Formats: sequence, structure tokens, C-alpha cells
Amino acid sequence: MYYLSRRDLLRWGIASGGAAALAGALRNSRGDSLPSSPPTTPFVLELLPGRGIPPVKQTVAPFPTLRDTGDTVNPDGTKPFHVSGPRTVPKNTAFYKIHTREVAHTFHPQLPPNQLWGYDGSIPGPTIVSRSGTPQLVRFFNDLPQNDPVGIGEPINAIHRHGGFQAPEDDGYPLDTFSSGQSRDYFYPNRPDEGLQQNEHSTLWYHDHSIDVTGPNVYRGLAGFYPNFNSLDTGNESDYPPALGLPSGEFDIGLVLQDRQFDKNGFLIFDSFDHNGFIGDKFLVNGLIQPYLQVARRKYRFRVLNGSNPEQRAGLRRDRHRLAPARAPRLGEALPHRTGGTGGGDRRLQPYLAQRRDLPREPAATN
Ligand SMILES: [Cu+2]
Repeated sequence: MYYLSRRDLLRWGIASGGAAALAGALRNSRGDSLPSSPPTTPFVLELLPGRGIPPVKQTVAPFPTLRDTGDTVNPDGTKPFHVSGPRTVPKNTAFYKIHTREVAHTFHPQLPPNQLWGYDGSIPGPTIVSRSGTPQLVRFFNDLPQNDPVGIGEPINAIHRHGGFQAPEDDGYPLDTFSSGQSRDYFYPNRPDEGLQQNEHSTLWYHDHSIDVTGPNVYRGLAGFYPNFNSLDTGNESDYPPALGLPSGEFDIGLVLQDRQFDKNGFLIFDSFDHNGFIGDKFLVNGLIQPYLQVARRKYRFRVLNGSNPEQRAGLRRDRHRLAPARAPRLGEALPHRTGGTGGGDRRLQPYLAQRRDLPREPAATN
């Protein structure tokens, strides 16, 4: 666990724009000697729908499920685990189709477009909204080019819904990959499992999980939000009470924090040999370098996600007396909450104001 203080945020450029220090501070610990990325002016790009704010994925008409193509061979020569035949899904299942494809993406207007991989060509991927009690079947098509000129990642896919409860064959096991030109159906039941509320009113996300290349494939763009709602957190702000009435729609915004490194010409570089997780010196929010967001005078809900590769723990907590919870919530875990009433039976979230001096920062892309 690594805690990001407000001072760190300032230093790293979220607030001030001095992003170069990020690389300096972190790289020294591992003796990395990569040159800095080209300079970029902070706060040039605005987060807008379709640019940093991904679209919400819409359902399609139900389609018959397919047996997985069983002819994929993993990089290690083994055969992936496949669903042996078409499956029967509950009647109320919502269906989706997502195409993983190449996209020319602009991280910043001072850098040239880079060839990324995006779900539906979107960076981040389209937001898939789920609701407890409504199962979903998502067919992911791998439309990535077989021969990738960039050389970061591999055009194989395994889709992992991070933090979700789903069957093993739908969990995106690293060896359950499918190749260019193939597709795979993933079924998400969207119900709490064994009384655990992990799937309930939580922020899940989906990302590539392919063996050996999860890090670079996510670095290349393969990640998106997967928020789940239920009767308490309905996604409708006017539902209070009895629901929580949290900011919804355009005021419920996922922010994925990531980093990237560029060569002197502004093209992505990645060090596959850095097994602690590669760290770039450019700080991204939703795929854009140091963007900004125009806000209205009202409450917002920000779902902050660490979508970076590195695992930074020891050696970076400079101030051991810093205020921090004993254990920060893990990604996808329900936030700690105060219970209301005296009977103990009311588990409703009670909104209250709290000041956070730290932002827990945990590796996500390797899980
Ligand atoms: Cu994950």
C-alpha cells in the first residue's frame, strides 16, 4: 500500500503540473536510466464525453451464445479453459457486444497520436453498467491486428472483471486467452455471493488479463469501468430516500489514474523486463495527460481507480506519522460506512463529510 499525500499530488502535477518529478522520485529507487518524456503543458485537454469520459455501453438484442473457439493455444503451448457449448442464460439477461480494436489515440496535443488498443476503440473502454439482479452476457471480439507494429503487449485477450463474482470460465483466467479474429462470451450473474456484497453498489472494472502481457496490454489501453448498482445505490440521485441519492449520470464520474512513458518523438515506450511494474513519467487521468474537468456548483461522485502497472509500497512512505486508515479499502470493496440507528439492523450508508489527506494507491493492473 502506498499513500499519496496532497504534497505528492502537487509534486506530481495533479494540482501544479510538475509531472516530471514523478519519474525522478520513483525511478531512482530502481536505477532506471530512461530519458524523460517530451514536455507537455498541463491542463490543456478538458475531460469531455467521448474524450476521457467514455460512453455507457448499450445493450443489444439477445443472441445465441457460442461455444468458445477451442483452437487457441496459449503462449506456453497449453490449451485454454473453454466453455464447451452454448449456454443457457436466465431470461432477464442483458446482452452486449464489445470489439477490441486498434485506435489512434491522442494523449496530449503536444504528442503525436499513438496506436492504442481500446474496447470498442475507446480509451478508457465503454462503461458497462450493471445492476444486482440483472445478469449480463458480454461477447468480446478480438479485432486486434495479428501483427502489431508497436510491439507493446500481445494481441491476445482474456477479459477479467476485477472485483466481480463470476464463474471460473468467465473470470478471464490468464491462460484463457482468445486470439485475433476470435470472440468469447462472458457471463456475469450480478448477484451477491455467499452474503458478500462485493458485487453490490461497487466500482468494478474490466481489463485484459492475458498471461505474461496483462501489464503491457492494459498499458496499451485495455481497461474500462464496470460500476454496479443496487437498491441502495441506484444510480438515480432523486431516489433518496430510501436509497442513498448519490450523484448520478453525468455527475458520477470514474477517474482512472495511470502513467505512461514516451520517447523523444512522443511514442509510447514500455520496459517489459521491469517486473515490479513499469512506471512512466506522464500522469494520466482517463487516458489524457493532466486533463481538467469543468464542474458545476454541486456534488459529484468520483470513482478513483488506480489503473497503473507498478506496485509501489516500501520506501515511498516518507512520513510515517501521516494520517492514514489502518487498512484502506481495496478496489471494488464497499467503502467503510457508519451504520445508522441504534437497533443495529440498519446497514444503510450514512453520508458524512470527511477529510482525506491521503489517497490509497494500490497496484491494479496486475491482479
Ligand atoms: Cu484486475
